[in-house]
Amino acid sequence: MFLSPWLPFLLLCVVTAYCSETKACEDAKKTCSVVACGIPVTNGTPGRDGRDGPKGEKGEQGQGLRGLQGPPGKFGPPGNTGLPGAPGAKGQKGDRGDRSVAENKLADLEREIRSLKSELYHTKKLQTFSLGKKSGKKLYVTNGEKMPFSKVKALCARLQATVATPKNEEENKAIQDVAKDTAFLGITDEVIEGQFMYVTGGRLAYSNWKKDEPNDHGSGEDCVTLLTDGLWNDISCSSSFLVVCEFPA
Ligand code: MAN
Ligand code: CA
Ligand code: CA
Repeated sequence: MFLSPWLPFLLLCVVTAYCSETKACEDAKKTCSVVACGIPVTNGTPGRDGRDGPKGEKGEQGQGLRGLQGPPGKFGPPGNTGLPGAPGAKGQKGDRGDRSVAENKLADLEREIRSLKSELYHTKKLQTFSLGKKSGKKLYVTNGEKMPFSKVKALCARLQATVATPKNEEENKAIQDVAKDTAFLGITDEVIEGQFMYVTGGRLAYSNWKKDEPNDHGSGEDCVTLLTDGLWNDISCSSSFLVVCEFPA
């Protein structure tokens, strides 16, 4: 094992020395310590092969060509289900289907009615607020005009209202607050003299006559006025007084 790396070199020295003359042998002696100089001898049989040397270091990667790329591998197993995506954009409005012309017209009208109802609701709210109307109370309204009783009745009727008619003290006061002058009330004794009735029907349930009234003065007085102090007086129906109409509670 120890001699193995030197074996080829020693053999070279022996062979060189053997075939040379003295000068060559002397030169060989300088490099080879084991050289037999002198008369050549016959060759012996070659020695046995030396033992294997130690394993060399790993060589560098070869420069040969790479093989061709193999075919793709098999598909892997399916992955887990992903999270839900963001909602998509709103689609366009669909068509109206197969509704008939009449049905479309009806739908338009219903839409219009809903819109008008809503507008009316808000208008009423605004009106009652501006007039100071209290919930559950009648509403008394005047336009400030004076006219004979027949005209007063007609005007209030056109407004789907009646002539102001107090049925109690609270209502009498409410009408008094609205009327800044003497106003007609919806009460007469036109049917039976001396028997005052509501124009809408029924006998009086409440009255607030001034002292010595009703007196059917002069040629007769069958209508009733509310004086500015809140008291009542019977008066001629053809005379002109303030209009106050009454709207239901
Ligand atoms: C006086 C009284 C009343 C009557 C009027 C008519 O004020 O006699 O009763 O109604 O006059 O103007
Ligand atoms: Ca009378
Ligand atoms: Ca009178």
